[in-house]
Order: sequence, then structure tokens, then C-alpha cells
Amino acid sequence: MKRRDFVKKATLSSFATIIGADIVFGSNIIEGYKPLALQDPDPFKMFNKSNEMVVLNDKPWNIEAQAHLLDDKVTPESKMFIRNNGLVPEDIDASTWTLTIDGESVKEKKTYTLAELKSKFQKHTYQLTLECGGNGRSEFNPPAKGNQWTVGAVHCANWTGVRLKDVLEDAGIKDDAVYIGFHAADMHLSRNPSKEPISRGAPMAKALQNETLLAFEMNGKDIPLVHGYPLRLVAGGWPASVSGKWVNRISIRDQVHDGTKMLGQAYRVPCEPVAPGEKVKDEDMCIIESMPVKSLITYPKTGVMIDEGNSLQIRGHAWAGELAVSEMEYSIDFGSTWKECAIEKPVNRLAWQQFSATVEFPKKGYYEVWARATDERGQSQPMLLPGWNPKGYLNNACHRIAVKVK
Ligand SMILES: Nc1nc2c(c(=O)[nH]1)N[C@H]1C(S)=C(S)[C@@H](COP(=O)(O)O)O[C@H]1N2
Ligand SMILES: [Mo]
Repeated sequence: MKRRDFVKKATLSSFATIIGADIVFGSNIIEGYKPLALQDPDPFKMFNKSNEMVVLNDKPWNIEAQAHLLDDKVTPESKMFIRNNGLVPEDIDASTWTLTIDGESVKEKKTYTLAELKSKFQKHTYQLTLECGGNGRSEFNPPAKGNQWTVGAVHCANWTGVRLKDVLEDAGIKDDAVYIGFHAADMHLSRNPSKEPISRGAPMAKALQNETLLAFEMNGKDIPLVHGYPLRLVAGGWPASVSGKWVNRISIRDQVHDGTKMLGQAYRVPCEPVAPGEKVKDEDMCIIESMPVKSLITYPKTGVMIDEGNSLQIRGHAWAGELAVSEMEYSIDFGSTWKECAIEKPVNRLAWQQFSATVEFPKKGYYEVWARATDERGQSQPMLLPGWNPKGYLNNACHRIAVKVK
């Protein structure tokens, strides 16, 4: 009889992480056997998500929140959207994980263990807004292919780690450095190891900002597997696709990074506005950098009913990429007139800001409350839809909730 191979320790521990419990007789499991709990995965249990989250795709997993789920000031794991381009890596062993800094413009190629990163560099925590470039895509017409995100592909968690800047400077940055590009441990959907699901990056100026982190904690704990355990690049205020999960290599490039999903039309919009449905040549598409001003009413949930004579407390968050939000307004008459909301300062740069208002309604009937943020440069959200673009990015239209006064 052939000798049976038992499942590897690392696989066993990743099973246990996903199941959320120790597999007591796990050492008896043979290689290749999948525990029942993983055979027909319940994404809400598997990823520790609220069952009000909405699954948009399961190959790869793409799951979004709804506006009312995002009411917390700091987004908890259970309400954070998931956007995967490939397969979540298995068999991660943090004790052997390394990060390599290489590329044409590194002075000395260096590799760090996680323990070295943690002991050698100062630790920092920032609350950072990460919004998928395609958030709001579902509203574009003609429709754009891709995950049909409504409003829930944004979160603002606390991230703890070391500054990317400190690590890059430790390896040494040559004068001709232009861009950084990340490489990560997730697998392409084809399972072809020579293909990467995504390898994006940012110009040196963004890479060297204080808030750009190599994070190993989220909301005070190890980063959950699906959000990038054990190491994640976090670049708040830019399309979240720059924030590489499961990062194991960062290249300092002497040109704009040309990794997967940097070229062609991915995460790019027409450099000049185009008519809806128009075909745009690749060379007329520009890379998305800072995300535009936007806001979300997180309380109450759309469809709320109140009694005549009562006012309605509303609240939510507003953010503006690299900028702060300086003004927040609401309208109950489809954008004809606007009133001020109170708006708080961000806890740090690149964190979303909380707004609130007390809304009065003149009589019984159906209303919509629309919310509109303006950034510190005076740019406001468009009321209905911004410029159409082929891939359906950057929909920062005003969020709206329905209200019935009876
Ligand atoms: N390695 C890796 N990093 C990645 C991705 C990915 O598929 N693989 N998706 C990116 C995209 S497009 C987004 S919007 C965010 C989503 O982060 P989240 O799943 O933690 O919400 O991760 C980014 N980082
Ligand atoms: Mo994304």
C-alpha cells in the first residue's frame, strides 16, 4: 500500500483560520483532503462578514457592503468589502514571510522578514479610506463590464505597520526612481504561476508619504487573510487597487510601473471627457490617482418612515482622496436648494470625516435626502452621474435615501 502523506502544518493552520476553530485531529488529515466546512464555503462565515453583505462574484470573491452597514466611524472587518482579482493565497506562514525590495532604481536589493520589518522600523497607525476605483459602476449607462458595485466598495479601517518610505530608504532609492510596483502572493484565476492577478503601484511621491504603510495589523489585530495577511501595502485616498494585499515584493522602478492592470484601460479614465459609449484609444487613457470627493449617508437606511412633525437625524461619512472635505450639504428637493451639515475634521490625513444634520420636512409625503460634499479645492460631487468612462470608474454622484413622512 502506498504511504499516505499527511496534510502540511501550514495548510492545516490556514484551514483552521478559515474555519475559525482549531481542527483537533487535524494531523490525521491526508494531503489533498478538504474539510467539509470548506467544501461548500459560506462566504459570510468564511470571511467573517455580516450576512447583509452582498456577494457580487464568487470566482474570484467580490463582496460589497450596503450604505447602512458602513455607519461605524472605523469600519469593522465584518463590514469591509472584499475585492479579489485572483485566488486568495493558501498556506501562508507568517514566520517565513519575506518582503523583497528590488527594481532598477534600488541601491541595494534587500529582503526583510516580517520580524525584521517590525523590529527595525518605527510603527505607525493611521485610519485610511480605501475605495475601489469601480465603486458605483452599476449606475453607468451604457453599462461597463466588471463587478457591478453600487455604493459599498469603500472602507476606512485602522492600519498599523511601518512606513513604506522608511523601508525604501533603508534599501536606498536611486535618483532616477519614478514609481513603485507591488508583487503579491495571490494566484491568477488560471492558476498559471507565471501570471499575476494584479501588480499595481504609485509614483514615488505617493510611495514616500508618511501615511503610505506596509501594514501588518488592521483594527488592532493581524490583518484578516482575505484583506492581505500577513503584509499589505496601504495607500489611502487612491484607488484601493494600489493597496496590494499579500505583498512580498516591491520594485522601485525607473519608469511608470508596467505590471498587470497598470496598462491598457485598467484603472484608467479618458484624459479628456468623452461621450457615453464612445471608444477610447489606450493612449488617451490616464492612470487614476487621487480619488474624487464623495460621501455616503449611513443612517438612516433608505426607505425610512417618520411621523409628520418629527425631524430626522441623518449622518454619514465624506472623503476626498488626497484632500480634506471642507463643506457638506443636504437637499430634500432633488438638488434645487441645499442646507449645511455639520462636518468633523478627519482623525488624520486620508481618513473619512463624519457629517450629521437634523432634517425637517414641510408636510406628509415622499422625499429624498441627497448629500453633497465639497473638497478643500471647491470641487463638489455631481448630483446624478459624473462623466461616463469605458470601465465605469469614479462614480462619485451624490448618495440619496428615500424618506416617507406619514
Ligand atoms: N494582491 C492583491 N492585492 C489587491 C487586490 C488583489 O486582487 N490582489 N485587489 C485590489 C483591489 S482592486 C481593491 S479595490 C482592494 C480591495 O481591498 P479589500 O479586499 O481589502 O477590501 O485590494 C487591492 N489589492
Ligand atoms: Mo478595486
